[in-house]
Amino acid sequence: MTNANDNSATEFDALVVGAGFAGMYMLYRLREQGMRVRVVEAGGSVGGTWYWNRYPGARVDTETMFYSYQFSSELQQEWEWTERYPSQQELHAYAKHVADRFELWPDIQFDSPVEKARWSEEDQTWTVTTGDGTQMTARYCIMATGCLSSVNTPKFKGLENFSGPVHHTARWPDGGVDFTGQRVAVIGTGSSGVQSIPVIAEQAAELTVFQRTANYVIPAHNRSLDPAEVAEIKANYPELRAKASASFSGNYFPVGGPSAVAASEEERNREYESRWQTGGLAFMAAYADFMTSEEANETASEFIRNKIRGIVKDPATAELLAPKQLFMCKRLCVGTDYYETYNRENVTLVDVSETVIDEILPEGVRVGEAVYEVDAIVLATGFDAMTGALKRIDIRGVEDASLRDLWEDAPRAYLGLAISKFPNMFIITGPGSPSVLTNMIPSIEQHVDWITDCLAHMRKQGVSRIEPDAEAQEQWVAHVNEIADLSMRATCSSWYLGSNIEGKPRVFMPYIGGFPAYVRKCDEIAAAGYTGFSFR
Ligand code: N01
Repeated sequence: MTNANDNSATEFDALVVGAGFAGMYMLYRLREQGMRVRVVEAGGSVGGTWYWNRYPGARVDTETMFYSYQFSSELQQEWEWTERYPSQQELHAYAKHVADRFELWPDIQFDSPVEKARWSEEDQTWTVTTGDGTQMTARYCIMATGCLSSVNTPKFKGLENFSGPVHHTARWPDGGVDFTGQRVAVIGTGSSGVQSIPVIAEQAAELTVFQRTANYVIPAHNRSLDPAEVAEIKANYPELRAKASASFSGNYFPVGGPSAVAASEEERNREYESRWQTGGLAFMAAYADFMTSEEANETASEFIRNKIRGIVKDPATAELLAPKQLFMCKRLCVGTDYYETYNRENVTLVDVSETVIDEILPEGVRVGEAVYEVDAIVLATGFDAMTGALKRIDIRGVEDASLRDLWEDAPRAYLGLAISKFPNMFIITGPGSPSVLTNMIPSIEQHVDWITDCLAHMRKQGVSRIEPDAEAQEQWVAHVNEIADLSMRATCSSWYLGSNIEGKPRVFMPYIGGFPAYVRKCDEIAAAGYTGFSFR
């Protein structure tokens, strides 16, 4: 095995952009093939999402015995998770352990944001340029840039004039922030807001939450993992992982029933209550028709609204917190004491759905006539999802084709894995793949394995240039859109559609046909000699 353990080296077989879970595993697999690889990472450590999102209360909301790598049975057996939903710190420690165990560190270059990537038809190579002007060249370039990594900071008028600190949840200072005795504003009530609000409320003197859209929040019921339960899972990992892979979201969520409408009210409420008590994202699998029947959807919505009305003591606040949009329209949130937090005396909820945040003044936040004076602002305002991280890089393919320009109206990628006019470039969990609708780590592993097999196939065939055909790509994009239109999810406002970003075209970006169907399609394409790709 060769490695790139030479900081002055600039020529590699493959460059990988990003050292999150995708980039780390890609490095491992490429090195296994004897490639010289350099991973280029903007952050100061491995872990991607779990390096950047250090806000108070940050933790995963997928059960971690399954939100973890499965490529190494030894790793899977030796690592000890402590909680059902571990904290960011524990997930980051896991990422560092993986980097230690597989000696990934020497091949990763940190603090190096990639700004440009250019294909040279003459040399048949990619040249990547980082923020300080360093250039590196390789035959293959793999974008492991993450689906939720490009931070969205809304252009609030006057934000730069605020007299106190402004922290985005996804760029939280290392070492944390002490809000003791302070008046804090949190803007945003998606997953990051839902997790951070209860923790900030415990520390701050006063917390004002600015909510534009109320979200559905299912209790996490986080707890320490019982050693007997862990042993049982570890003893049956292959079988349990296979079950998860065979399920729609790559998570093993037993489906309660085919139709919420067909079930009696009593049955339904029993099902919902049991899932509420168990906690977590499995609530979504209670019935199979939430996204095809408004009536079915409304039964789940109303169950959760009633829970909110039961928890939140002030009826006006409870009504504000009760979501109005379809259940599962936006990404479901999982929280700890989220609704309970609004019963605290030091917490105020401000509705900015109709009267929006007009401006940030040096002393606070102005909404219409009201000024909320605060000492610090937390932006829990999310990401330019799925395309943001790629479009931020100036990526140029054949004949200087610009990815930004080609994706101006909508992202287009074959299988969400590769892009016509961008030879020898792969994207991990790109738009048009199930990605964010699934358990991310199994999805990442499937993409990385597919790319690795494809590169091995190329070597065997004696070819070194691969590019998806424009026609195959268009057909895939049409299929992705067609099935998205069958789901009510495509009618909503959410980051899945880019509607959280001003001016971003509304396109449902992930593949909604489910993990098993997608994997089948990828495998069929590979088995048939990579149909839809041209090799040279
Ligand atoms: O971001 P979001 P996030 N004025 O986009 C509001 C994953 N994740 O960082 O809904 C006022 O969901 C915006 O309002 P609206 C997970 O997949 C996972 O919370 O657009 N408000 C919304 O309330 C998640 O879905 C974990 O009307 C403004 C909020 O900001 C994804 O990341 C933890 C505004 C943004 O919510 C993103 O979550 C965290 C404005 N101008 C994240 N602009 C776990 O594993 C935006 N908002 C637990």
